[in-house]
Amino acid sequence: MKALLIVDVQYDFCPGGALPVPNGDTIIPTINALIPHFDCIVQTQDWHPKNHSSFASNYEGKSPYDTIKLNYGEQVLWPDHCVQSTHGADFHRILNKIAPHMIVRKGFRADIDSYSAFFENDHETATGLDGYLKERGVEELFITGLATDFCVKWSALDAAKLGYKTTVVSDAVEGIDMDGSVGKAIKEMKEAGIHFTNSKEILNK
Ligand code: VGL
Ligand code: ZN
Repeated sequence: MKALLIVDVQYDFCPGGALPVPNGDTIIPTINALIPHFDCIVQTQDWHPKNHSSFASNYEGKSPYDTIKLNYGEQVLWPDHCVQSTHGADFHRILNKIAPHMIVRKGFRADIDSYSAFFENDHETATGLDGYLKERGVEELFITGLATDFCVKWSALDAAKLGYKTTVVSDAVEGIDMDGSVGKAIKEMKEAGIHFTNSKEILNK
């Protein structure tokens, strides 16, 4: 079975939000159109406590987009975003919120960030999504959402590593793009054997 993964389509990642992805909201109609073409639909939700270790505001003298070393490796510091139970953490109002079968929350532990839908940033602590997909008989994953260079990339790389046939839907993702990070992310994903398609390819089937 094929599953559609919708990554972090939340207000804080859309224009006007705390960590806006340029054009982040423009992909939502495309995602909505893809939904009826899948039998398994999973959404992720970035869901941070206020004291989260990825927030620059929790460090003296640090600014958003600085990087620091945490015990699991390099971490980019972000503006406060997707704080649990705030408007910024809500799914965008135009996203079809009725269709998804499963919502995976991530980044809810203060001391560790989680970009991937499968593992936290230590690349060891599982979110449980792999078990869910395997139990439902999913073998193939189509990835959409935000942001191409962070949560989409890490979700796609982990999906491929876990053995799913993994495809990114190019016109249903948008990136933050810090110093060419979108281009680098696409290259890394291609090198990992991840496929790329366009929504039209799926809709016309
Ligand atoms: C994301 C940075 C911080 C993402 C989440 O959804 O790509 N990026 N938290
Ligand atoms: Zn986050």
